[in-house]
Amino acid sequence: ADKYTYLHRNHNFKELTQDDIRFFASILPASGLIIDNEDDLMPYNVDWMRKYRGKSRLVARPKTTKQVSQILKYCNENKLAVVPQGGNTGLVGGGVPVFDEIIINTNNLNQIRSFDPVAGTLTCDAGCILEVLDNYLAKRGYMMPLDLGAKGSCHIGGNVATNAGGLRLLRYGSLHGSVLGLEVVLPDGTILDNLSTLRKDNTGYDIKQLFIGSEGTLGIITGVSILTPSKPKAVNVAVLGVNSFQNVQNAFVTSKNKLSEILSAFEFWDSNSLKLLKAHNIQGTKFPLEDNYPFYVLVEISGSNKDHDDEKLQNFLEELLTNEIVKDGVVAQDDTQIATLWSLREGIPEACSKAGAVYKYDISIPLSVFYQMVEDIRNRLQSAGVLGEDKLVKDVIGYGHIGDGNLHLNITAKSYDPEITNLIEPYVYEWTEQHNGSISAEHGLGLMKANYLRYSKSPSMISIMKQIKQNIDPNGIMNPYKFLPAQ
Ligand code: FAD
Ligand code: 2HG
Ligand code: ZN
Repeated sequence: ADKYTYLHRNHNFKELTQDDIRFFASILPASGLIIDNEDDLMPYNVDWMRKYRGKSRLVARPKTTKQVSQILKYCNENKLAVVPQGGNTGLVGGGVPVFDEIIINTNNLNQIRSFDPVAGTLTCDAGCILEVLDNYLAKRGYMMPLDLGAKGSCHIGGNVATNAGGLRLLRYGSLHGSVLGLEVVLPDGTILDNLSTLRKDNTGYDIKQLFIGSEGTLGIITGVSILTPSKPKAVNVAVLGVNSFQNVQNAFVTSKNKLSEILSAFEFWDSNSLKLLKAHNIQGTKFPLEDNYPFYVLVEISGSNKDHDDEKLQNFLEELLTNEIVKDGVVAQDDTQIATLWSLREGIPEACSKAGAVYKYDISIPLSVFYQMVEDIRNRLQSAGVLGEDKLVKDVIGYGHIGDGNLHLNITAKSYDPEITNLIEPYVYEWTEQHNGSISAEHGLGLMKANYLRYSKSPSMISIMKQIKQNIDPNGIMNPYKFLPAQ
């Protein structure tokens, strides 16, 4: 909202006309189109955080790849700008229009195409909801290689387009490894059929990698092939109270030593996160640890033999207690308790969203300086006199994926306000650059970070990115104003 007022609509893009509407109506049934009805358009024009809001007049919801191809070809020829949209859970303003771009939403591209129960390869439409896919696989002894708090709404195509990381990346790796093939429609309508299910294929450039993390700027992903791991038979979760961030790191090293191949998640949150969870009653039940600790970690193990895993977990916890790395902890006794412990961690973004406004930063930095960033920002806002219950900024909280070196710094505020933004940006980005980090670990650049890319990429890298964009999308219709810095 606040910092983007400098943007102007690019007048090379055409405004929607009655002729255009007639074209869309000739391709899609009435149920696949939303036109000019403010109330119906609203959920597609506004993002999950209610921070970004466009004013598109038209949402197209194609059901087939062919329809996507016809639509994009038409938009390209007529210079109508478009925004690809999946579940609209993105956190950087990438999935909603900035002005009047046409929204191409993948809700109706929702068919599972095939599953090979021997290889564990799944091929599906891009609009399949992550949780729906995971439930489908669970019945067949498999699981999706990624999991995130937004699983009930996000689409696999959106996950691939943002290269989403999530809660188990440390175990199953990134989508750059698990995606085996993609079907993508290019702006000129070409259908790139690369839906391979092969594990190994060294015939030429690996083109699909370009689209993983391209955030809708090169084409629309319509199909995904993905390698799925088998579903572990034994899963266990512990939440531990820790007195210092040094000990969070010590616990992580111990988990790698003692749990090694069965470690499937190592997450963390600070006491301010917990305070927020309690305030908004996201959890619904009492927090399982009695004392207050500055830090909490959630350790998950997944394996195939419960006795073996329980013994390993016991050894791990004993080592932590003996070495005074951890003060107290709880271990889930059943699946319900596992879900309860996970909901503490997964509920944090929702708790933050209750504040009114939330500034989100998604940083990769070395663990040695990981929490120092949160403290520095807190001190900075404190010194500026804007932090406190009845001030502009309510809270500064840190949580995230320790196992991946990925910090989520969230700053809750009364409202989105340029005064706050200017205190945080570009300070956060400079801080990240000075510590050789990345300004986007997993959420992407979107609208929020397009003009800050230079803090993480060199001029020559940005130049190559622009050449690729120019080559594939010469009219620049795909998700304009985002991802790459303005000329
Ligand atoms: P959208 O928000 O609709 O779109 C995101 C971007 O992808 C946009 O730029 C859009 O243009 C583009 N896009 C979408 N679909 C396509 C397509 N088919 N073809 C081309 N481009 C497309 N992210 C993480 O990495 N890890 C997490 O742990 C995590 N947890 C989250 C928890 C919550 C509660 C929320 C709200 C978000 C979380 N996210 C997380 C953010 C994450 O990026 C998204 O949840 C998800 O990957 C986006 O999927 P989506 O379908 O909602 O995409
Ligand atoms: C998570 O790990 C998500 O919970 C969301 O990536 C993080 O909202 C955030 O900042
Ligand atoms: Zn995350």
